[in-house]
Amino acid sequence: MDFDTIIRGGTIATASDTFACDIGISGGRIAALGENLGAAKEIVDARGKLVLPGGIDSHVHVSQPSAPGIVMADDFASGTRAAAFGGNTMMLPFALQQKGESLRQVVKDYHAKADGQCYVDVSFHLIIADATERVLGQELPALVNDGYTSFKVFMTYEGLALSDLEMLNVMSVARETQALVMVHAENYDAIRFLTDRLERAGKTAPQYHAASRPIPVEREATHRAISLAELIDVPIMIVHVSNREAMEEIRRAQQRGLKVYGETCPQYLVLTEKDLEGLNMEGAKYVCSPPPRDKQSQQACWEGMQQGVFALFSSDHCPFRYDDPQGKLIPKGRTSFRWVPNGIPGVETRLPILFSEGFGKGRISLNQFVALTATNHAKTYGLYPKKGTIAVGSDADIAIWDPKREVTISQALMHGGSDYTPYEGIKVTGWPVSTMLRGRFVVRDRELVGKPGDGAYVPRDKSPLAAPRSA
Ligand code: DUC
Ligand code: ZN
Ligand code: ZN
Repeated sequence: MDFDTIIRGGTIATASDTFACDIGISGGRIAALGENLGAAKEIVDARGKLVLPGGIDSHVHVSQPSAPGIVMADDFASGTRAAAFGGNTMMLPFALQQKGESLRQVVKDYHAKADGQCYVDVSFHLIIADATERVLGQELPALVNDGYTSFKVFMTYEGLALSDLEMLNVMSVARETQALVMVHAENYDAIRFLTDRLERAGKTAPQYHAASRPIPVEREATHRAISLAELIDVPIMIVHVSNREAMEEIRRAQQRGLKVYGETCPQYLVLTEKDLEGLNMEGAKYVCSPPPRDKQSQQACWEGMQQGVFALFSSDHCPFRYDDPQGKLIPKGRTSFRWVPNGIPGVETRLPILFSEGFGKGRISLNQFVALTATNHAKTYGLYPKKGTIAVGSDADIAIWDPKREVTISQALMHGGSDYTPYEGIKVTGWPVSTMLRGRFVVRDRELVGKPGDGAYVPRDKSPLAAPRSA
């Protein structure tokens, strides 16, 4: 039997092993692993390269409605294009419900935005902002059955924050349906109090964004989310953890046997609150929540990954343009950091940053890199083993890396819709040079060869991690 493609001569790494072997691909799937695989319509020479599972970025925002007058910088086309250049074959954006909206309609709208636009595969998490009886009793259980098997709840943000009672109600539905709840853990009232106080003191520059949501704001909400989940025995994922105190809350819960999972992001490894102190509005480029902290917090996030407290490393890609009144340069009159849209681009730089700073500097192994950026995402969100690994029968979603390529990250190299990268000037060694989706190149030797529509929507199984402790 001839294969469609053989990737020959590379070094393969999965979440558990590193080995030299060839990959035979047929019909978009991995059909064989071994040597002397025989003939193929196309042979891809991967000598000197690493052949890794395509990255899965399970925390991405694109085409999401923002505050009035603010427009997100990426739609599904530009966001998935940037993802592909960054070595990803799949990303999971959020379908955001606004107050009063039907969840089913929200999902329909997101499909309409994504259809025919994507360069890599996508699947949606839901964001529950309006936890009405109808949403919780009818729409949500039906949507979980249809493959929307995870949803995010917010403990802060106007229009999104849920009360503890609402959190408990949503978590109960998750428990009944075996969906996974993702929690944005920051204390809404504490942020409002601190923001008002800073504004009254004239402290309105972007740098005060960090002061308005200090570590206790995140630690308290993390502790509360864990306590609420424990009350009703439901697994939760605490997303975008930024510091030691929140990380230790999660670790303690794990040590008590609770199914509490954690995620961290590049901004908490390589940025600090000092970045928000840029002249004029430059600091706005780094406004995201939770905010970047300090060097000690960076160290804690590394430890969280090294020690398995965090299973996931995601980008929380949430891009706005900088030089744009619809983005970070908010219109005059809105003079405080309060109005700066929260979020930074990162889907294209997530993998090179962790590869270089993590694997390259000996902080994590190559297998941990694969687990944190691909395999664990597939396992956590009901996609494994179709996605997230290199194994016979899995989709041929593959990133080919040049481990020696030295790159200084700069906006000129980026392929998304934003006009800046918060990682400008960071030097990395190792870069994904080709990205293959279901056996076909989307990016080949750093050139775009795919087209919108190559990426498909992927419904998901229920997460095995979402089973309650006592079912
Ligand atoms: N914070 C979020 O919770 N989501 C998107 C971006 C951000 O900064
Ligand atoms: Zn969030
Ligand atoms: Zn987010």
